[in-house]
Amino acid sequence: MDKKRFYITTPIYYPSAKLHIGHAYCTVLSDVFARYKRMRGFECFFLTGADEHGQKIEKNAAAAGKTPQQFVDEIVEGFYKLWNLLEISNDDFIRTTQERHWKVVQDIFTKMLKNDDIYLGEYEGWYCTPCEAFWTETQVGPDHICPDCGRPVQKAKEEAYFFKTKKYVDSLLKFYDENPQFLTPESRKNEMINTFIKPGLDDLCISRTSFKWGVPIRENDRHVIYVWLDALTNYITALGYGSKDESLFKKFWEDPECEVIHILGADITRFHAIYWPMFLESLGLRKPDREFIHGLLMMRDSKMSKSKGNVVDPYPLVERYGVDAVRYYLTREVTFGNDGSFTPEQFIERINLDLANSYGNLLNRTVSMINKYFDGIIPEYKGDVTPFDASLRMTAESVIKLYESSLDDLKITEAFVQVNELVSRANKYIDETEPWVLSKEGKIEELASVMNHLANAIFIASKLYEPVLVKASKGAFDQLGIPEDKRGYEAVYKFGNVQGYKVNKGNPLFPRLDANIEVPFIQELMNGKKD
Ligand code: ME8
Repeated sequence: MDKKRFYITTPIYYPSAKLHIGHAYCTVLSDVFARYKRMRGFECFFLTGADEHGQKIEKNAAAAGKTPQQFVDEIVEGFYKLWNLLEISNDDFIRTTQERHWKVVQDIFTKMLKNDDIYLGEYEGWYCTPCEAFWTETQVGPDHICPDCGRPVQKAKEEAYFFKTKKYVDSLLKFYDENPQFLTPESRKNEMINTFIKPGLDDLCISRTSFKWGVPIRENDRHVIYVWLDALTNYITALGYGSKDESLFKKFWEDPECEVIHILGADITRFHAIYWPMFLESLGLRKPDREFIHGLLMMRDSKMSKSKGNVVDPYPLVERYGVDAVRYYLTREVTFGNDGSFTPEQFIERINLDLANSYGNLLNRTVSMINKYFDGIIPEYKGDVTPFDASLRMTAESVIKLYESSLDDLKITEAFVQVNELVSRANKYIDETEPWVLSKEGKIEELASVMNHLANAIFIASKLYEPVLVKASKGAFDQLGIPEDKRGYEAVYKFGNVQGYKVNKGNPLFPRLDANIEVPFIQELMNGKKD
């Protein structure tokens, strides 16, 4: 945590179809980390992108009557739009069809070949002739049926290049041992060791001749590089590794002062946790500090997927409920690292409970009271006048510490549970101090202190929420009348600093949603009746 720089990545998603809420989940959470680190003064590089090669894309493009490049260009346009809508603050967007990437991938292949880490052999798999696709044993299932078209598949062989994984197994295990932080949650490491490494790891097939849409191997251009070598290396090619200008690579990868973190879903753990460290070792490069494996969002108890027709499109959700509501739901609802499910009921309830009733209402009540009792001016801070004041201030101070330590340790859900605690504590503080009674009894000094403490607690909560609630936090600062230059993160450490400003009552940050109207609305979206 005491490193100065921070490099964070999402997986590069396949532009084989439109993105859904599961992709938004990973990208929003990575964005929250990036925004948090920047807020704490780190120099940060946040990368996302698109993984554009492969057989599936080649086939989808042909089915749509387009060239693969036209096909991916259109879909990737949608990626940009979605990330824009969700206020994703990525510093770069890598596409594997960009020359800056694929040329370096060719060089990487050459280097590995020279290192004797790659050899030419034969790939054996299940082949579907009409689809011209190879499938693995698991993909074809016990009936040996093509997962795409449902027709029978045959065992077949093709010439292919392989990466010598066995050469790197021992040092991978040593790396796991020496870096217990590397894979989180911890259970993922055991899964990698017991399910894949201990039974004996096969060499990894890294080229194909049965399709063309990929990076051609310079030494043998009948072959294209098979997706994972092409895809994983995006994390370094985007920084300029192997190019004329390696300055970003030096700063955000090679420099030990940079913390390197990959965020990814459980479906692709094996590639990131086993092969990626091996590739890096083969290239003589350092490994990432951490890989955080998030769970998958399910729908109606099954994995969200286009083919099952149970996909939630984030677009209409953001359009109706706003970017902050969707970002908040994704960050807070499912404990980071666990699988979760999306349901319309929970979505509406989460927003109503935490954002409308708790946070939004706290701001609303406080601004109204400051208007009513103090002509809209936040009273001066005079320390803690009552034990209630001290308790609220101390809660804020401990929440800041827990929030920081949680986020530094990638415990994102816990961090925001802490902020919720502060907001709940502040609401309870209103009930305890009964400002309307203090006013009636003329206890002005106490009343002033209550208003000041509330304003400060709201400022702190809003600042801590800021990486998630990118718009509402600003709305809260505006309503509290806090000047732009007084909104920096350091201000959270100075309880009492928010004073003397003129509040501006605005619209509620999060109007309460009527579940009787909104739940059916989202259900229709999910059934594809609305778009
Ligand atoms: O695997 N719930 O791309 P991809 C939560 N191109 N997250 C989900 C999800 C769900 N239901 N579905 C997808 C690829 N994701 C490769 C990656 S990286 C070098 C190459 C998220 O489009 C999750 O982060 O299939 C998952 O790991 C990723 O999208 C897979 O995206």
